[in-house]
Amino acid sequence: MRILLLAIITFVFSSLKAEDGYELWLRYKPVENKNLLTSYRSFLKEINIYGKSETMQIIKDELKKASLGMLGQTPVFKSTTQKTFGLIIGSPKKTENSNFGQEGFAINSGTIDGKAIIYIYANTDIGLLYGVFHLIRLMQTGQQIAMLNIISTPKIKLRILDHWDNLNRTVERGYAGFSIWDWHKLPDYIDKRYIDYARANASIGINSTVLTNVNANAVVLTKPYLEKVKALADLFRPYGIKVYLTARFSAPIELGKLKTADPLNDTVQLWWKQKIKEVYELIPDFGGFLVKANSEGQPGPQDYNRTHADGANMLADAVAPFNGIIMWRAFVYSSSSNDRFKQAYEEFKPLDGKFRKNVLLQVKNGPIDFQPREPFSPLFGAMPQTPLMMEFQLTQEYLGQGTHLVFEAPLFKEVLNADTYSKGKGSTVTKVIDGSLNNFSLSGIAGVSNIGNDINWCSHPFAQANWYALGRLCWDINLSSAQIADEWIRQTFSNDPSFVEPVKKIMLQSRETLVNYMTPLGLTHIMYNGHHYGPMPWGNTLNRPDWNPVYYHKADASGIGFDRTSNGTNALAQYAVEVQNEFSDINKCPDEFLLWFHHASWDHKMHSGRTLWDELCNKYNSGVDSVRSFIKQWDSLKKYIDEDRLTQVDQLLNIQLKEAIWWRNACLLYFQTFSKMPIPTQYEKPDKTLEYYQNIRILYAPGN
Ligand code: GCV
Repeated sequence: MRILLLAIITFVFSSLKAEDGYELWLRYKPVENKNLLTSYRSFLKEINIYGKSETMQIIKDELKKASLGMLGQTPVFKSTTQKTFGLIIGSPKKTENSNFGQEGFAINSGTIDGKAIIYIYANTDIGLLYGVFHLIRLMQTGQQIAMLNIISTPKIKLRILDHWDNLNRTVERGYAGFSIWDWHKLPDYIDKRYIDYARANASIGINSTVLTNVNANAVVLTKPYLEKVKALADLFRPYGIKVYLTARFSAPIELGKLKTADPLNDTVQLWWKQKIKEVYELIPDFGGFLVKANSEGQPGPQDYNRTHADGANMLADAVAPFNGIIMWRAFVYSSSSNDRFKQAYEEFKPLDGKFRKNVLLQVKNGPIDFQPREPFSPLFGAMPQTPLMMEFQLTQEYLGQGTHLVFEAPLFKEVLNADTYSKGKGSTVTKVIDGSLNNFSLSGIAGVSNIGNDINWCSHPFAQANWYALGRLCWDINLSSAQIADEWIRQTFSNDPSFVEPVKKIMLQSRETLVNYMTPLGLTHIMYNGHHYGPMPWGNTLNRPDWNPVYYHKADASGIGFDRTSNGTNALAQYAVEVQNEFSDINKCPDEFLLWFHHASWDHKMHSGRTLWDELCNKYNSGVDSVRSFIKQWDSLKKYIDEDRLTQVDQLLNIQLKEAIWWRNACLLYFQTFSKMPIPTQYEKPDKTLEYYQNIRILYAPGN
């Protein structure tokens, strides 16, 4: 009996071929449901494609691949006027349909004379490509395609990946190997990955990529490098993807040998105009520039007593004749402010309405820096005359880096759903970002990329889901985290509900779990200095206060947390009154934001009835318990997963557990030196001393 069982298990395993994750969510595995398979086959047996272009060829290749993989059939491709049934892409008479815009599409299906017929329409070939990927996704996720009546257009115009990739191929805050851009071999050597990158992005609607780090290197603007950029732009164009670069503000000095980079200086302006003309001669549809200026040591207009608007407008004027745009970052902080939280608002709010029309202000989701949980940045409610775009961080700098399973869609949604009240109730961050609240047609969401040259692109198999989530949310900002997770799991692993449901649960809990074992109740930025890997709440050795964890938690004998009410730094005043009311009363402030806004006593009564100290112990422990339960769940799903990914995730979850325990023990032992309260008996006691944790040194964490 046992032997038989073993044989069955071996058979099940061997039928699940090892997967290295390179194919991402585009695996095109055979459809198992017989009824669906029959239906899909009938719709895709014949494919009529109207029109010829590189994009149409991509559509053809993709459909061939999908059809062969999922349906086991090679479609018969017909062109134009032959009798039409099956899948029809494009239209013999192209008439602009204003409902679709430049990227949207429609899909209609049904039967004519008993024959299956399905149409994909769009105003552009790129729209058709998006429509085709949509249809493929429906099949990959096991949905009916027999009676479709879909019109789909993207909610966000610029759907962007920001690569923090350096020209030497290191990736700032990258945890998946080196940069995928092999600058040394470009433009003559085209890595297959570039195409697969474009294809993956097109499949989820991403239409823009900033190739270089915001901590910019002017060298990318030299002729040889622009030739390399051109090679990538040419490859990406048929996939609907535009390239952008980061502009180093001091480039006129470094490359042009000018004495200044003052944005109001005529020679500087001329230098940029000529440089930008050179770029557009090579890349006529070049997107424009992303700029980090006067932030963390980067040069900028303030070096010449000019404003951010002066700097952004100078570049905006230079790219305007070519329809380019400037994405100017609002991530600024300096040692002079009494609260880093307040600084972006203080610098940018007075500039509202002063930027050119082709400038987008790129704002990080929270006021500090991509923490596991932040309140929304007050800027979202404060600049009605400036189009603001969102910057999320896909790469998990502060979210467990390469080793923790954290699905970020719930974080994205939490911020997007937040109400700024800037124009009354319902003025959500979503409406600010999609342009609908303040009437802007230009809109954008950027995700700091988590892609590297690791075989599976993002290192942790589940990190791919964050790339996927960014694209899908940009296309349809109203998609729920659960919908996104569901789609991703089905395409990346299996359609079997016994697998999909538990894995979805893990994914949806994962961000809150990380918050619990890292920075519960509104704690923030208590990671190690520099590489930000591991806990260091005691950190107090750097010469700028706001680089030290103690600045952020302010733990002392009386309590813990940063008082941002009117008794403290009054950062709360940067929000609308309704938001202030939500947070300003220590007894009403939601637990998850308490220590963001209040210095609360250790015995402060929480909503659960527990004291703050007990609640802290509870959260840290529940974070650890959740990771334990993830491991159990994952291991119980063995039979649905190929062995490679099974083991990979299993090992990573075990690292995550170790690190969750490290976080819990280090933080509780340290905070206990102030609270002087015991860890309640029901919780595990740290098995090491505080000193032990304080002596841990990780010298070579990646991405630093
Ligand atoms: C690219 C944080 C990161 C830096 C990053 C910076 C930014 O401070 O630690 O690595 O620099 O944000 O967003 O500019």
